[in-house]
Amino acid sequence: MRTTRFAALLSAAALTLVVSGCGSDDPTTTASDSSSGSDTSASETTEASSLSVTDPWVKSAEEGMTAAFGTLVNEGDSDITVVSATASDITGMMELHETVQNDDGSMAMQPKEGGFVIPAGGEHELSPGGDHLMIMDLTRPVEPGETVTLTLTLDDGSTTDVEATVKEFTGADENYQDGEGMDMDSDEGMDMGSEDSGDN
Ligand SMILES: [Cu+2]
Repeated sequence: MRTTRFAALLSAAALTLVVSGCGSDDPTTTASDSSSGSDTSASETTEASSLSVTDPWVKSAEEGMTAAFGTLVNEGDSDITVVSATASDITGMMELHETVQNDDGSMAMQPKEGGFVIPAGGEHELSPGGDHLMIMDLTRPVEPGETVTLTLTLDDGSTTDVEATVKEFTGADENYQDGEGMDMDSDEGMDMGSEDSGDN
């Protein structure tokens, strides 16, 4: 039936419009990547098709480093590992980090060995003071309210794009690798570095 098919095409086009509407004011975002994720007939499943990220966000920053957070959700039947991430619009370098406690009690972050594993049917939370996607060497400021695209690469080689909202947030200023001897007698360690270190 021609008309039915045409209608289906139309609604597919409408969907595409709605989706890309989210990124509205950034005409430079390429649509090329989306072809990999779009389900044509779902015969072949990649890990990326089972992974979603709830409430993805990036901490606003003028320069230097920042981080991305959110809850990684695996709706599939097997474990998924996030092995790397990129955000080419704002940085040339990202790392997967965990936050650990040094012998002296201070908190420091370091690359997470083996990546982030999201168990089958489970979740893995990325949050300030815990695991996070580290964004090194910002190439431009990231302002509250804007949206940045993060691309996650999974251990089967598939990738997924995540639209993250930039938010203002104080805290999550953990030292990188090497704690600078601040004492950590505050509550839960959520906002480290608020004492005198300010933003850098
Ligand atoms: Cu980090």
